[in-house]
Amino acid sequence: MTKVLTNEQIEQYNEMGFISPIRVMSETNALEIKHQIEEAESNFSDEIHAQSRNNLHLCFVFLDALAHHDIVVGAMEDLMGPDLALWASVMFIKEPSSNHFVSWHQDGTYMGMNSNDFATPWIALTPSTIETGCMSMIPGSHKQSIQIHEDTFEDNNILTRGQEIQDIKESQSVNLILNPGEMSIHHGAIIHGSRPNKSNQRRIGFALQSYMPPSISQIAGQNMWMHISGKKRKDRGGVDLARPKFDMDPQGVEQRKLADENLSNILYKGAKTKRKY
Ligand SMILES: O=C(O)CCC(=O)C(=O)O
Repeated sequence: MTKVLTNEQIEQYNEMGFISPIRVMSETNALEIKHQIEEAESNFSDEIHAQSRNNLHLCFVFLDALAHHDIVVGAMEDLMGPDLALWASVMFIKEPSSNHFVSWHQDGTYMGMNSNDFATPWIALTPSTIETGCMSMIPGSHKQSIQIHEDTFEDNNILTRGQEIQDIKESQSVNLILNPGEMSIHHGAIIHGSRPNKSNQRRIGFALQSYMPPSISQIAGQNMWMHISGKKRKDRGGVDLARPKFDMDPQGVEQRKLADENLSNILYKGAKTKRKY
């Protein structure tokens, strides 16, 4: 028996490469988490800003709790089995009336894994709509191999390299509209992107990128994982990332520094330029 997802949702994931929406928590709880993020941004402005939003789950208890949330983990187990580790996280924030966007891409392109058969939950902490710049997906595109990405390094492109797949048939895309407290789940090879936020409020989504079953291994870069469920990974030379005991726990801050450096080395491997995020 599945824990969170219905058989239809699992079939949809296999066929389309995504599922949406799934309620994780109430709208009130999601807005409380948004408030905690904004408090953290103001209290620790050197550590959390537009160029430093990766792996915050290693330093903040309320974000670590989302990574271990029963509904999130239950849905991941339904898709990938009981033994899971988390690779990284990204807080995707688009400021009100800004031009920031995410070009059409496949997550697995630069993650340095042996396969792209892994999944990312994206939890909406504010409304994610056409106006605020929700994610759009090309259904079924996860069944293709990784396409050619052009590294544009475009200023307004939030992706590390501004990597982009050309000639996408946008008319085929599906908008994933989420209320605060709902999540979508997407496959490591699905083609997706998002347009600018034209509204007068921030659009915040927390991407737990990604949950990995034991069949996935890191073939470029160092192995760094947070254990989530089932049997613990035992990769040679692997680093087992600990959960923070309190917000900005010095051990967590140190681990985040190492994990961010490793992530940057992996994502920018072979790139002409390296941005600060
Ligand atoms: O937040 C966005 O608009 C894009 C996020 C994304 O590309 C991802 O989570 O893989």
